[in-house]
Amino acid sequence: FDARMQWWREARFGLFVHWGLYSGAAGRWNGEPVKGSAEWIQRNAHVPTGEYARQMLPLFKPKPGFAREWAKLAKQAGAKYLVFTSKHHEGFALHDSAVSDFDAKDATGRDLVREIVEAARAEGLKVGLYHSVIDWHHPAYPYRDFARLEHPLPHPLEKAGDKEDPGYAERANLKQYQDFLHAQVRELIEHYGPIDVLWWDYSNPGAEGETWRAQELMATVRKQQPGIVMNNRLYRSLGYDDPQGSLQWFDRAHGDFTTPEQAIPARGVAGVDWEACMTMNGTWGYSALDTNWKSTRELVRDLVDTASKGGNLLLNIGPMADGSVPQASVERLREIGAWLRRNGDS
Ligand code: JFZ
Repeated sequence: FDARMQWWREARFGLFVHWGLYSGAAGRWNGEPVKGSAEWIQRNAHVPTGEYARQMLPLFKPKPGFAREWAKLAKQAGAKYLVFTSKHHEGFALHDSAVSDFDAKDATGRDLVREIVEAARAEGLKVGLYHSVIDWHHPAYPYRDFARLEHPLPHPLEKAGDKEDPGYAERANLKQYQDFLHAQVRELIEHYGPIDVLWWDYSNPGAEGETWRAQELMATVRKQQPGIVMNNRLYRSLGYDDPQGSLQWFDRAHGDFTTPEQAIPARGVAGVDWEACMTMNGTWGYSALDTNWKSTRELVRDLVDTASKGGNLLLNIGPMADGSVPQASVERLREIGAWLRRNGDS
């Protein structure tokens, strides 16, 4: 355990990337601003799954070389690793998936996971996959109500749920969905060489742990990639919404490290590996509407605060649909890098 954690414990700073079909929506649906974090737009705007795919797929046009830009930016910022969304809750996979046609290879002819993993390695960065266990696209997954995975048999439906995802109670099938989740994860850990981090996201009360066959899934990953580091979000570890609680109630059976969100815990806890994750504004996925950027000064303070308490900081960017990184993020990352170099980081 200590051997595989060594690089991660020394890393201190990683770049998080939220990028998917939602990046093209940029915070609006049919022209209207949608409240909430931009990568949740399908759910927040109550868009039926098919309609979402129809509108979003044509907007998703990665420019050549976008992955090298990300990796170079991470390097300039002084980040030691890059974790990106191989699949977010919308269900669109960035790799070449044989078990789905809702994937980058089918949509763009390119395997974007390969491009990103190779670009990160070329810059000497460790690389990780954020993989959502929630999937609003898969037919066996009850998009409007994933707690219903616990009750895959027909249910009386709420009207809204039926409108957004007609017939979902009849299609919901936990075993089918688990098999699909496991199959996609196997593709990711078998086809792209060494992966350094698997960042699961996320579980809710009623849908966690064995809902995903978590122990089997983690064992499969570990067997294929003995050195990989995994977070604990296959489980609902008491509150990643409560930064201190996330450390306090950490259970190593649920993963190698825990990931409090948006706020830095008041103090570290002996023997607990943790990584604060946060955005530079108020959204993970790209939104043209959110210009509420933290200053570089604040971000440097967050990094120092985290590191001084024994944690890592995973700082997020939300590139646009063509893969370009918003200028405000580019500037901040370069300034953080300059600060780190001035203050003795290698
Ligand atoms: C999850 C995602 O839903 C979100 O889109 C983003 O990817 C983020 C990094 O992770 O968001 C969460 C997960 C758990 C909590 C809050 C936001 N929580 O328990 O408070």
